[in-house]
Amino acid sequence: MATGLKPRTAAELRTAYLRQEMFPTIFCDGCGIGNVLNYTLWALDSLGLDLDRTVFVSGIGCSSRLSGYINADGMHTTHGRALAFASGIKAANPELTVIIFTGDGDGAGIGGNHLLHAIRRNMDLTVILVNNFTYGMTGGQAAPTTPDGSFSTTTPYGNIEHPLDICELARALGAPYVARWPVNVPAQPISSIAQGISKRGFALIEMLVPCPTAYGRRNGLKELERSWQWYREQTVLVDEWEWIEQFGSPEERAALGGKLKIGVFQDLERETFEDRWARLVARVRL
Ligand SMILES: Cc1ncc(C[n+]2csc(CCOP(=O)(O)OP(=O)(O)O)c2C)c(N)n1
Repeated sequence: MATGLKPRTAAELRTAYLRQEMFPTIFCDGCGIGNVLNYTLWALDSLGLDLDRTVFVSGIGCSSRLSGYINADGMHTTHGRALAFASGIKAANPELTVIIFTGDGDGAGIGGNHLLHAIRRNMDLTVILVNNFTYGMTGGQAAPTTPDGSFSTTTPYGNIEHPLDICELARALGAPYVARWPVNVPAQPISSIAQGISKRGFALIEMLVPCPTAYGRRNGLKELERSWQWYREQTVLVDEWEWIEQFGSPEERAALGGKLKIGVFQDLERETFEDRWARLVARVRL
Protein backbone atom coordinates (compact mmCIF):
# COMPACT_ATOMS: atom_id res chain seq x y z
CA MET A 1 0.00 0.00 0.00
CA ALA A 2 1.65 3.25 -1.09
CA THR A 3 1.46 5.79 1.71
CA GLY A 4 4.40 8.05 0.89
CA LEU A 5 5.91 7.40 4.34
CA LYS A 6 9.62 6.71 4.52
CA PRO A 7 10.14 3.01 5.35
CA ARG A 8 11.97 2.48 8.63
CA THR A 9 14.54 -0.17 9.46
CA ALA A 10 13.53 -3.22 11.53
CA ALA A 11 15.58 -1.84 14.46
CA GLU A 12 13.75 1.51 14.31
CA LEU A 13 10.40 -0.25 14.21
CA ARG A 14 11.35 -2.37 17.19
CA THR A 15 12.24 0.72 19.24
CA ALA A 16 9.16 2.60 18.13
CA TYR A 17 6.57 -0.13 18.69
CA LEU A 18 7.76 -2.84 21.05
CA ARG A 19 8.06 -3.24 24.81
CA GLN A 20 11.78 -3.76 25.17
CA GLU A 21 11.39 -5.33 28.62
CA MET A 22 9.38 -8.22 27.09
CA PHE A 23 12.41 -9.56 25.22
CA PRO A 24 13.50 -12.25 24.56
CA THR A 25 10.20 -13.62 23.26
CA ILE A 26 8.77 -17.00 24.23
CA PHE A 27 8.98 -18.25 20.63
CA CYS A 28 10.98 -21.37 19.71
CA ASP A 29 13.69 -21.40 17.05
CA GLY A 30 12.11 -21.41 13.61
CA CYS A 31 8.67 -20.29 14.84
CA GLY A 32 6.99 -17.92 12.39
CA ILE A 33 4.93 -15.92 14.89
CA GLY A 34 7.64 -13.24 15.29
CA ASN A 35 7.51 -12.62 11.54
CA VAL A 36 3.79 -11.95 11.82
CA LEU A 37 4.54 -9.35 14.50
CA ASN A 38 7.15 -7.79 12.21
CA TYR A 39 4.75 -7.64 9.29
CA THR A 40 2.12 -6.07 11.52
CA LEU A 41 4.58 -3.36 12.58
CA TRP A 42 5.44 -2.62 8.95
CA ALA A 43 1.74 -2.37 8.16
CA LEU A 44 1.01 -0.12 11.16
CA ASP A 45 3.92 2.12 10.24
CA SER A 46 2.90 2.36 6.60
CA LEU A 47 -0.54 3.56 7.72
CA GLY A 48 0.89 6.00 10.26
CA LEU A 49 -1.67 4.80 12.83
CA ASP A 50 -1.83 6.56 16.18
CA LEU A 51 -0.94 3.83 18.68
CA ASP A 52 -2.79 5.72 21.41
CA ARG A 53 -5.98 5.05 19.44
CA THR A 54 -5.17 1.40 18.67
CA VAL A 55 -5.92 -1.61 20.88
CA PHE A 56 -4.47 -5.10 20.46
CA VAL A 57 -6.56 -8.00 21.75
CA SER A 58 -5.65 -11.67 21.90
CA GLY A 59 -6.79 -14.96 23.37
CA ILE A 60 -4.45 -17.65 24.68
CA GLY A 61 -1.66 -19.53 22.89
CA CYS A 62 1.80 -18.77 21.53
CA SER A 63 0.37 -16.52 18.82
CA SER A 64 -1.88 -14.79 21.32
CA ARG A 65 1.21 -13.55 23.17
CA LEU A 66 1.73 -10.96 20.43
CA SER A 67 -0.53 -8.34 21.99
CA GLY A 68 1.85 -8.17 24.96
CA TYR A 69 4.91 -7.25 22.89
CA ILE A 70 3.44 -4.10 21.38
CA ASN A 71 3.80 -0.90 23.36
CA ALA A 72 0.13 0.05 23.17
CA ASP A 73 -3.06 -0.68 25.05
CA GLY A 74 -3.96 -4.33 24.79
CA MET A 75 -5.87 -7.19 26.34
CA HIS A 76 -4.48 -10.70 26.65
CA THR A 77 -7.78 -12.41 27.38
CA THR A 78 -9.02 -16.00 27.77
CA HIS A 79 -8.77 -18.91 25.37
CA GLY A 80 -11.07 -18.40 22.39
CA ARG A 81 -12.64 -15.21 23.69
CA ALA A 82 -10.54 -12.51 22.03
CA LEU A 83 -13.31 -11.56 19.61
CA ALA A 84 -15.86 -11.21 22.39
CA PHE A 85 -13.57 -8.80 24.26
CA ALA A 86 -12.66 -6.98 21.05
CA SER A 87 -16.33 -6.55 20.11
CA GLY A 88 -17.00 -5.04 23.52
CA ILE A 89 -14.10 -2.59 23.14
CA LYS A 90 -15.25 -1.53 19.67
CA ALA A 91 -18.88 -1.17 20.78
CA ALA A 92 -17.83 0.99 23.74
CA ASN A 93 -15.57 3.23 21.64
CA PRO A 94 -16.02 2.90 17.87
CA GLU A 95 -13.26 5.49 17.33
CA LEU A 96 -10.59 2.97 18.31
CA THR A 97 -8.75 0.75 15.83
CA VAL A 98 -9.03 -2.78 17.22
CA ILE A 99 -6.63 -5.48 16.05
CA ILE A 100 -6.92 -9.09 17.21
CA PHE A 101 -4.12 -11.66 17.29
CA THR A 102 -5.33 -15.23 17.55
CA GLY A 103 -4.28 -18.77 16.69
CA ASP A 104 -6.04 -21.47 14.70
CA GLY A 105 -6.92 -23.24 17.95
CA ASP A 106 -7.87 -20.05 19.77
CA GLY A 107 -9.72 -18.39 16.91
CA ALA A 108 -11.26 -21.29 15.01
CA GLY A 109 -11.33 -24.08 17.64
CA ILE A 110 -12.54 -22.96 21.04
CA GLY A 111 -13.32 -19.50 19.65
CA GLY A 112 -14.99 -20.76 16.48
CA ASN A 113 -18.48 -19.72 17.47
CA HIS A 114 -17.32 -16.22 18.36
CA LEU A 115 -15.63 -16.04 14.97
CA LEU A 116 -18.85 -16.91 13.11
CA HIS A 117 -20.89 -14.31 14.89
CA ALA A 118 -18.23 -11.59 14.79
CA ILE A 119 -18.02 -11.97 11.01
CA ARG A 120 -21.80 -12.01 10.66
CA ARG A 121 -22.06 -8.86 12.79
CA ASN A 122 -19.43 -7.11 10.63
CA MET A 123 -17.86 -4.86 13.22
CA ASP A 124 -14.86 -2.87 12.08
CA LEU A 125 -12.25 -5.30 13.49
CA THR A 126 -9.04 -6.72 12.01
CA VAL A 127 -8.18 -10.30 12.90
CA ILE A 128 -4.67 -11.61 12.29
CA LEU A 129 -5.06 -15.36 12.67
CA VAL A 130 -1.84 -17.36 12.96
CA ASN A 131 -2.34 -20.85 11.55
CA ASN A 132 0.43 -23.25 12.51
CA PHE A 133 -1.86 -26.28 12.03
CA THR A 134 -1.73 -27.15 15.72
CA TYR A 135 -2.30 -26.21 19.34
CA GLY A 136 1.31 -25.15 19.72
CA MET A 137 1.48 -23.85 23.28
CA THR A 138 -0.04 -26.99 24.79
CA GLY A 139 2.34 -29.34 22.99
CA GLY A 140 0.91 -30.11 19.58
CA GLN A 141 -2.65 -31.44 19.73
CA ALA A 142 -4.69 -31.60 16.51
CA ALA A 143 -6.51 -28.34 15.75
CA PRO A 144 -9.44 -27.66 13.37
CA THR A 145 -6.90 -26.76 10.67
CA THR A 146 -4.61 -29.77 11.05
CA PRO A 147 -4.17 -31.18 7.54
CA ASP A 148 -5.62 -34.54 6.57
CA GLY A 149 -3.31 -37.38 7.62
CA SER A 150 -1.01 -35.18 9.74
CA PHE A 151 0.52 -36.44 12.95
CA SER A 152 -0.05 -34.76 16.29
CA THR A 153 -0.11 -35.82 19.93
CA THR A 154 -3.84 -36.57 19.57
CA THR A 155 -3.60 -38.10 16.08
CA PRO A 156 -0.61 -40.45 16.42
CA TYR A 157 -1.83 -42.53 13.45
CA GLY A 158 -2.68 -39.54 11.27
CA ASN A 159 -5.55 -37.03 11.35
CA ILE A 160 -8.80 -38.48 9.96
CA GLU A 161 -10.82 -35.25 10.23
CA HIS A 162 -11.40 -32.84 7.34
CA PRO A 163 -9.60 -29.56 8.07
CA LEU A 164 -11.52 -26.31 8.34
CA ASP A 165 -10.78 -23.66 5.72
CA ILE A 166 -11.11 -20.50 7.81
CA CYS A 167 -10.85 -18.11 4.85
CA GLU A 168 -13.58 -19.89 2.88
CA LEU A 169 -15.77 -19.72 5.96
CA ALA A 170 -15.11 -15.99 6.34
CA ARG A 171 -15.77 -15.41 2.65
CA ALA A 172 -19.07 -17.33 2.85
CA LEU A 173 -20.14 -15.28 5.86
CA GLY A 174 -19.55 -12.05 3.94
CA ALA A 175 -16.41 -10.70 5.61
CA PRO A 176 -15.41 -7.59 3.63
CA TYR A 177 -11.71 -8.46 3.56
CA VAL A 178 -10.23 -11.98 3.67
CA ALA A 179 -6.68 -13.06 2.81
CA ARG A 180 -4.29 -15.90 3.53
CA TRP A 181 -0.52 -15.84 3.06
CA PRO A 182 2.39 -18.04 4.03
CA VAL A 183 4.84 -16.25 6.31
CA ASN A 184 7.84 -16.72 4.02
CA VAL A 185 6.63 -13.97 1.66
CA PRO A 186 6.75 -10.58 3.46
CA ALA A 187 5.31 -8.08 0.98
CA GLN A 188 1.86 -9.59 0.49
CA PRO A 189 1.09 -10.08 4.21
CA ILE A 190 2.22 -6.53 5.04
CA SER A 191 0.00 -5.16 2.31
CA SER A 192 -2.94 -7.36 3.36
CA ILE A 193 -2.63 -6.40 7.02
CA ALA A 194 -2.59 -2.71 6.03
CA GLN A 195 -5.58 -3.23 3.75
CA GLY A 196 -7.41 -5.18 6.44
CA ILE A 197 -6.87 -2.39 8.99
CA SER A 198 -7.99 0.24 6.46
CA LYS A 199 -11.08 -1.72 5.45
CA ARG A 200 -14.31 -0.66 7.13
CA GLY A 201 -15.80 -3.84 8.54
CA PHE A 202 -14.46 -7.24 9.49
CA ALA A 203 -11.09 -8.17 8.04
CA LEU A 204 -9.42 -11.54 8.45
CA ILE A 205 -5.81 -12.15 7.51
CA GLU A 206 -4.75 -15.75 8.02
CA MET A 207 -1.00 -16.35 8.19
CA LEU A 208 0.46 -19.80 7.61
CA VAL A 209 3.44 -20.17 9.94
CA PRO A 210 5.77 -23.03 10.77
CA CYS A 211 5.79 -24.57 14.26
CA PRO A 212 8.90 -26.77 14.12
CA THR A 213 8.62 -27.81 17.79
CA ALA A 214 5.02 -28.98 18.13
CA TYR A 215 3.93 -29.66 14.54
CA GLY A 216 6.96 -29.71 12.26
CA ARG A 217 9.00 -32.42 13.94
CA ARG A 218 6.09 -34.87 13.77
CA ASN A 219 5.43 -34.14 10.11
CA GLY A 220 8.81 -33.99 8.41
CA LEU A 221 8.83 -30.18 8.65
CA LYS A 222 11.33 -29.64 11.44
CA GLU A 223 13.77 -27.89 9.13
CA LEU A 224 12.49 -24.51 7.97
CA GLU A 225 13.47 -25.20 4.34
CA ARG A 226 10.98 -28.09 4.38
CA SER A 227 8.22 -25.75 5.54
CA TRP A 228 9.03 -23.26 2.79
CA GLN A 229 8.95 -26.14 0.30
CA TRP A 230 5.61 -27.30 1.72
CA TYR A 231 4.14 -23.81 1.26
CA ARG A 232 5.49 -23.71 -2.30
CA GLU A 233 4.10 -27.11 -3.21
CA GLN A 234 0.85 -27.17 -1.22
CA THR A 235 -0.52 -23.68 -1.83
CA VAL A 236 -2.16 -22.27 -4.95
CA LEU A 237 -3.11 -18.64 -5.60
CA VAL A 238 -6.88 -18.02 -5.40
CA ASP A 239 -7.18 -16.86 -9.04
CA GLU A 240 -5.19 -19.80 -10.35
CA TRP A 241 -7.24 -22.21 -8.21
CA GLU A 242 -10.52 -20.80 -9.51
CA TRP A 243 -9.27 -20.93 -13.09
CA ILE A 244 -8.29 -24.61 -12.69
CA GLU A 245 -11.66 -25.41 -11.10
CA GLN A 246 -13.46 -23.88 -14.07
CA PHE A 247 -11.24 -24.71 -17.02
CA GLY A 248 -8.64 -27.23 -15.79
CA SER A 249 -8.37 -30.86 -16.86
CA PRO A 250 -9.67 -33.57 -14.49
CA GLU A 251 -6.02 -34.27 -13.52
CA GLU A 252 -5.36 -30.60 -12.76
CA ARG A 253 -8.54 -30.40 -10.70
CA ALA A 254 -7.68 -33.59 -8.81
CA ALA A 255 -4.22 -32.17 -8.05
CA LEU A 256 -5.86 -29.37 -6.01
CA GLY A 257 -6.99 -31.97 -3.44
CA GLY A 258 -5.52 -31.31 0.00
CA LYS A 259 -3.89 -28.04 -1.09
CA LEU A 260 -4.59 -24.60 0.34
CA LYS A 261 -5.63 -21.46 -1.48
CA ILE A 262 -3.58 -18.37 -0.76
CA GLY A 263 -4.10 -14.74 -1.72
CA VAL A 264 -6.95 -12.28 -1.32
CA PHE A 265 -10.22 -14.23 -1.09
CA GLN A 266 -12.54 -11.27 -0.74
CA ASP A 267 -12.39 -7.47 -0.87
CA LEU A 268 -15.76 -5.75 -0.84
CA GLU A 269 -17.82 -3.12 0.95
CA ARG A 270 -20.58 -4.13 3.36
CA GLU A 271 -22.54 -2.06 5.81
CA THR A 272 -20.92 -2.35 9.24
CA PHE A 273 -22.43 -2.94 12.65
CA GLU A 274 -21.35 0.58 13.59
CA ASP A 275 -23.25 2.10 10.60
CA ARG A 276 -26.37 0.14 11.49
CA TRP A 277 -26.07 1.05 15.16
CA ALA A 278 -25.82 4.77 14.32
CA ARG A 279 -28.94 4.50 12.12
CA LEU A 280 -30.82 2.64 14.83
CA VAL A 281 -29.92 5.25 17.44
CA ALA A 282 -31.02 8.06 15.10
CA ARG A 283 -34.31 6.26 14.44
CA VAL A 284 -35.32 5.50 18.02
CA ARG A 285 -33.99 8.63 19.73
CA LEU A 286 -36.84 10.79 21.01
C1 LIG B 1 -10.54 -22.64 28.40
C2 LIG B 1 -9.15 -23.14 28.09
N1 LIG B 1 -9.00 -24.34 27.48
C3 LIG B 1 -7.78 -24.80 27.18
C4 LIG B 1 -6.68 -24.05 27.49
C5 LIG B 1 -5.31 -24.59 27.18
N2 LIG B 1 -4.67 -23.94 26.06
C6 LIG B 1 -3.80 -22.92 26.22
S1 LIG B 1 -3.06 -22.47 24.81
C7 LIG B 1 -3.94 -23.62 23.95
C8 LIG B 1 -3.70 -23.86 22.49
C9 LIG B 1 -3.56 -22.63 21.66
O1 LIG B 1 -3.48 -23.01 20.32
P1 LIG B 1 -3.51 -21.96 19.16
O2 LIG B 1 -4.60 -20.98 19.36
O3 LIG B 1 -3.50 -22.71 17.88
O4 LIG B 1 -2.17 -21.15 19.38
P2 LIG B 1 -0.63 -21.54 19.23
O5 LIG B 1 -0.13 -21.83 20.60
O6 LIG B 1 -0.55 -22.71 18.31
O7 LIG B 1 -0.04 -20.30 18.64
C10 LIG B 1 -4.78 -24.36 24.77
C11 LIG B 1 -5.64 -25.47 24.34
C12 LIG B 1 -6.86 -22.81 28.13
N3 LIG B 1 -5.83 -22.02 28.43
N4 LIG B 1 -8.09 -22.39 28.42
